[in-house]
Amino acid sequence: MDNLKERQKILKEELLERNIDPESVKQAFKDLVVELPSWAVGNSGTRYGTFRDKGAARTVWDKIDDCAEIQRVLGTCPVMASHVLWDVTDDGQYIPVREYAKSKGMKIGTVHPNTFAGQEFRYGSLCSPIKEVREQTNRHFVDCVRIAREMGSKVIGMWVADGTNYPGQDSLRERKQRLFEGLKVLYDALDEDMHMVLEYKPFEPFFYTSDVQDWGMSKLMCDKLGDKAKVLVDLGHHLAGVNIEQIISILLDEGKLGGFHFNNRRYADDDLISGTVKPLELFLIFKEIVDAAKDGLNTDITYMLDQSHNIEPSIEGIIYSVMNIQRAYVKSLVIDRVALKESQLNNDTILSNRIVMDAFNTDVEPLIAEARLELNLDDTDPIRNYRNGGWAKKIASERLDDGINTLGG
Ligand code: AFD
Ligand code: MN
Ligand code: MN
Repeated sequence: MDNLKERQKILKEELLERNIDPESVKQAFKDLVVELPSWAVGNSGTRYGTFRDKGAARTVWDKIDDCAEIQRVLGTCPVMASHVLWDVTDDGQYIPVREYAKSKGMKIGTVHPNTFAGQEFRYGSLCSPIKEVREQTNRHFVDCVRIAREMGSKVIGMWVADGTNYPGQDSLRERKQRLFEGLKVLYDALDEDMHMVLEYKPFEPFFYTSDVQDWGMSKLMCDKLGDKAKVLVDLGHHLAGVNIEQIISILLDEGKLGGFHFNNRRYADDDLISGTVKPLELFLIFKEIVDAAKDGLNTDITYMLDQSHNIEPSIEGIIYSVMNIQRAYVKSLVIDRVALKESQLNNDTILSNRIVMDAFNTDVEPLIAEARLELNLDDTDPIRNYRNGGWAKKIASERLDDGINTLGG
């Protein structure tokens, strides 16, 4: 028996001993959709500049093509998240975007409004003290719902970039009131079958206050808005040392976890490749989600990447990110929860942690490989599949200008 078959056999036996059905794990793997961010396939950079890649996506059409190529090697991510700032069409009509995506086997997922790129946003957008800016932002929100509708999207991903830089600059309570008023315009504009996810961030681009600075503010606003508003958790949007999986457990228990922007960080909103710096955190986040699902809680969550590939090739960075997310998810599925429940009831601290860490340390690649073969992918390794497919060379020869310099995700 070849090595992979042997490893698959041993792993399946181990899972059965843990009261886990390998077939259900593979099905869960196949069902995990991570939306591919349109803004991460093009050139992106930092405020210190951008290292441009030959053939980088320049337009929404290029981005759909790149995401379709990513889907070719992954097989489980036929959805592109869109950002209205960068995915513009010449005529402002978006049904063609939906049709083009469909022709490539893709759908448009979450649509993200723009509250940060524009001279008018100096003092904020919906929290700005300038009434005309707030009214312009309100109109933008209503148009974003139109764009989402035309793209066939059901989710608006709202990051409010507003804040202040100095004590005394503005009334913090009035900003909170403006925030709710503006978000309510967006919420009331949503179609029946749409919902919104509200992203929080402690700092940047403003550094004294951010108007939606943490999960508590996001949840407060979502609670005031209603059932169609939930919290979006961007992994890079937490101060050092914050226990993100605990936040996830709270939002799940409250039925208010709407989605993720996955990435990884060393210091702040670094937007690095998911799972490369803190793979255990990713696993423990999924542990909370799988626990909640097994307890019958709502885990209808939108998973997205939000990364900025500055030195690595963007398309490979996205593929690699999804592979890391998939692995963390599968590992969270192979925790022996029967044994864990018993060790917890016995307050056996060491054994409880060992059971969880045994899952984290389980090599699940043989089962993932089997699932990828069942998806009829050409290769069990998506990066190798991508490199063998020659896409990078193709787009470098066809896209002769090196793309619009878009800000990172
Ligand atoms: C930046 C922001 C935020 C937002 C993303 C896309 O920090 O994460 O979701 O841009 O607009 O990363
Ligand atoms: Mn984000
Ligand atoms: Mn961010």
